[in-house]
Amino acid sequence: MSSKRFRLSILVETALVAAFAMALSYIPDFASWFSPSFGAIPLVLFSLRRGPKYGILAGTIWGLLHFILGKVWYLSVSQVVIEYLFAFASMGLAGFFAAPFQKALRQEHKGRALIYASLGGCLAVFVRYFWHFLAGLLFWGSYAPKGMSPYMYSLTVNGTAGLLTLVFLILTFAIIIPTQGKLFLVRH
Ligand code: 218
Repeated sequence: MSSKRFRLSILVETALVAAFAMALSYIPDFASWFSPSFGAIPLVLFSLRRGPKYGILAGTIWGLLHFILGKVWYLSVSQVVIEYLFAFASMGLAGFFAAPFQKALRQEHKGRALIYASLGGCLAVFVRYFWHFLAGLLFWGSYAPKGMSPYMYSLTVNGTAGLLTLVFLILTFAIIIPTQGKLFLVRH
C-alpha cells in the first residue's frame, strides 16, 4: 500500500473507533457520574494498536463528538475544555505502551502483553479521571451531599467511575489478548 493510502486507512480507522466509543457512551443510560466509560475499551485497544499519536487523535474526536451530539454537561468554558478535550484526549496515552505490548505479543509472551496493555489502560484511565476529579473539585462542588467536602465528593465519584472503567477494561483485555492477539499487530 502507498504511504498516503496507508495513512488514510489509519485515519478512517481512527474515525470509526471514535464513533464506536461515542456510541458506547450512551450505555448505561442511568446518567450517573459513577458509571464506567465503556467507550474506553475500543479507544484503549486502538491506542495499543496504532500508538499514542492516533490514540490521542481518536480520543480528541470522541470528546468533540459530545458537542455535535449535544451530550456536553456545561458549567463553564474551562470545565468543558478540561472534561471534554483534555480528559478524552488522555485516553490515547495508552498508546505509549503500544511498542512493548506489540513486541511481547509478537514473541508470544501473552502474559507480558497483558501486563503492558493493563499498564497502558491504567495510565489512560488514571489521567482521564484525574481531569474529571480536578473538574469535580473546582466546578461540581455544589452538587456534593450536605456535609461532604467537594474534595471527598469528587474523589468518591470520579474514583469509583475510574476504577469501574479500569475493571471492565482489564477484564476485556484478559479475554481478547490471549485469543485475538493478532488484532493488535500491524506492519510498519
Ligand atoms: C463530582 C463530579 N460530578 C460530575 C462530573 C462531570 N463528569 C464526570 C465524569 C465524566 C464526565 C464526562 C462525560 O462523560 C463528566 C462531565 C465531575 N467531573 N465531577
